Amino acid sequence: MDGRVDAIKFVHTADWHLGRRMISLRDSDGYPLQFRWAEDAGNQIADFAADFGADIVFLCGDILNRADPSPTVENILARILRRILSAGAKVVYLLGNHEVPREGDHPAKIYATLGIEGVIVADSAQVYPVELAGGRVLQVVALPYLYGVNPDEVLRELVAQVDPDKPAVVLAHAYVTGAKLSGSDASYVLEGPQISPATISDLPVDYVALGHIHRHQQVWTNPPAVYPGSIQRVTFAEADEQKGFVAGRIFLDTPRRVQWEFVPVSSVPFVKVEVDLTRGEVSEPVEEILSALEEVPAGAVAKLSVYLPRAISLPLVKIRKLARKSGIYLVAIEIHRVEMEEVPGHSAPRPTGDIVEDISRYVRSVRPDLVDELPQIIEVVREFID
Ligand SMILES: [Mn+2]
Repeated sequence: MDGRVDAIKFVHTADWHLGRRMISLRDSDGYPLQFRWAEDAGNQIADFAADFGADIVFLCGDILNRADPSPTVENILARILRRILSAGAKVVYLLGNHEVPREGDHPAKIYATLGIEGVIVADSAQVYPVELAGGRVLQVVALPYLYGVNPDEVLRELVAQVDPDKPAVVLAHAYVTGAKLSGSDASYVLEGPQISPATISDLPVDYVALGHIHRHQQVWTNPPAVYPGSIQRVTFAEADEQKGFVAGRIFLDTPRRVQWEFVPVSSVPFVKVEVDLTRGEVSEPVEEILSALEEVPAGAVAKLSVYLPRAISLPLVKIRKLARKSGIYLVAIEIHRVEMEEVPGHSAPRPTGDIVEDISRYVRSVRPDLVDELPQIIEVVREFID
């Protein structure tokens, strides 16, 4: 890489969904494991920013999962931001749809209220001139998630204020028409505001930092428009997606050039394990299952599918315990009884009174086709209960 040309170094990340808790696993301190995973990934990004010598970190929305995060979640974010700021980088925090409150202030506003130096809270559609080390200025065109506006029009109005002789980036939390959804992106993202690729092709900026879609992808080449994707898997639908963030440089020679790359973070693997016990004599079903689970790396979240002849029953509690002993989070066991007719309602379990538990049981036993969506279903149910 050319060391003689001055460059603005940036790190670009989005969609941490800190505070999301789709799997009800806790560590020995009672701390939700998914919080820990998100914090680990956030720390990896902060450490990378320090080693890389990043000038600026773009947080492109949905860093927090809710507009009213718990103090625990707010403190996780504050610790990570502090780490980034002490590395000498500035932070632009763009608001995503999950951070838009129904009323009152949004959760990032406290950084503006306290005047935390180095944190720019981009909560309105405007151009923020951000001063970097050495007196360099980066023009940040911010398009937070806005309801009831046409993002193409807003972007065109905003970039009219950009000085094309100076470096500029667009930060937008929105769906770019045609982007490929992640396994866990709900289809309703398609109903929200959309940016047309034609608009992106005309933007007089060096880089377009996107957020909203959880699958990493580049949606336009010139200027490069990139979704970094989310930093941890949240459901099995994302099992095969690599998670990480983007690091790049805007070289300030004439004409300016941009280089960027995807940097993976170590994210918790989600593994689906299938065991077929319907063939031949099975004398030790538990042994067979445990040996299949040996393929799963320690620390992974696993879902077990077992195909069973009708006569055999499985000690599910024992299997869960043994899996836990070998360091696997076995969050679901699906039993497929091959001789049994799949009649909806046939094996509906009796209610326990715990709505979340009942819905989980119902889905697992009666609607196994919905098991992948169960975390989202539970999240919606929790929101209703709240
Ligand atoms: Mn979003």
